[in-house]
Amino acid sequence: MTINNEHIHDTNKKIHEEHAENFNALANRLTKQGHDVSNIVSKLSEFQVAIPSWALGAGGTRFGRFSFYGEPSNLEQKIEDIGVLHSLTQTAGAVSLHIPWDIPSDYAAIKEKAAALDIKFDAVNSNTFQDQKDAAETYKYGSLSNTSKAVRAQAIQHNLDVINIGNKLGSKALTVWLADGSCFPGQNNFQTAFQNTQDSLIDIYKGLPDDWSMLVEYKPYEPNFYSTVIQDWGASLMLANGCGDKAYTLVDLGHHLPNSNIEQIVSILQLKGKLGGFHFNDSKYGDDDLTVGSIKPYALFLIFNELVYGMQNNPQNPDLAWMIDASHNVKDPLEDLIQSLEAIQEAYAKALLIDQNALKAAQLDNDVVKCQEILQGAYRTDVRPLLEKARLNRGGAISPIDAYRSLDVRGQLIKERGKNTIATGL
Ligand code: PSV
Ligand code: MN
Repeated sequence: MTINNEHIHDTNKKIHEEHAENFNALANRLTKQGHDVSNIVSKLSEFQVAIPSWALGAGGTRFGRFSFYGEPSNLEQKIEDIGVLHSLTQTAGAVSLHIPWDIPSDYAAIKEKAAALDIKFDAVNSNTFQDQKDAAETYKYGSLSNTSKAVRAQAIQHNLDVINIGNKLGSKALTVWLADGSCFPGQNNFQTAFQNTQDSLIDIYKGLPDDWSMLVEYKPYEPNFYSTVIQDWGASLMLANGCGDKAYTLVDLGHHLPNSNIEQIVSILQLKGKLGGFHFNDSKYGDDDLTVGSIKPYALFLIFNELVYGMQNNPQNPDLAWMIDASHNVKDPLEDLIQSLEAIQEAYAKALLIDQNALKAAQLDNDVVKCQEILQGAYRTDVRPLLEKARLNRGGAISPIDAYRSLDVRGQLIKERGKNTIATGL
């Protein structure tokens, strides 16, 4: 299913007047406070987040999976779904593929389809956390860290194959996330596992094209529950530094132990020019992969404050590969992604409202109360009219969720694809 401008225009007509009133009132207020509203709106319009190819179907847990019907059953259909998201939100202009779940059968056709929908190919993800059909070696006891040279060689070759696939599509980054680790004390030698991982990553890095980057993701537990080889940003940074200038740390919001100060982590990584990628989701307990902003929106705002600061003050840090990495089994996956995209834009817009000069002055005065007032003043602003305007300027929907529902997108997808399709992924 594709959504055309006319569809969007029709749904916008009904709420355009209300939007214009809200936007004008907010824009006047912000202008009086000294903000450059059109600059904020254009920053929001430019901000694009990659959709992971595995989040377009219902997610599951180890206790079960409940299909949402009309799921995409091949890569073409996944790209079409992202096209729907992008038409409505105008902020989902990229896809992140997971290999081997999404190996294209016809590269030219996939590229053409994506280009027609204004979708770029962002970082490609390797998968050495599952055994592949007919693979000679098993990853049961690790991949890049494995004590067996043959297993490591297979995992290295897989990553090189993924680079090759991404290269044919126009991707510029490889994301490596390892499930490697141990479930019980004594199972692994920490030093051997770490050194093997470093050596394997260096072999992969040697195969990286000059204009590519390697993003090293960390995670403290799951599916290994005693130790993971790349458990935190420190381990990731050491491995990235051990590879070279094109290797960076990737932060996934769900990959931290409870109450970790994630904003401080992203801040320091940017100072060191080493934050390469970012995965959005939200969580109450662990790597819950819930809708962005559904549990801790203030924490997300504080993280965005640091990201904005870094984007404005750290030219040594590259542009980031932004991606949503969420999945669950109770919502329509497309509605869930629309909500995530909205939450990301909202946190970004609020962070753009922080008066950085005033904050700096208050910090120099050690005026702790003022610092908090500045942050919370920005956070408490209802910025949704700015988001609406940013979408409208690019031809998107004022209210993507309402448009999605009034166009009965899911109903159309079920008509086209049936009820029994299953999207590849976890
Ligand atoms: C692992 O939990 C992760 O965050 C990595 O990014 C994976 O590649 C992705 O989720 C999908 O399973
Ligand atoms: Mn992730």
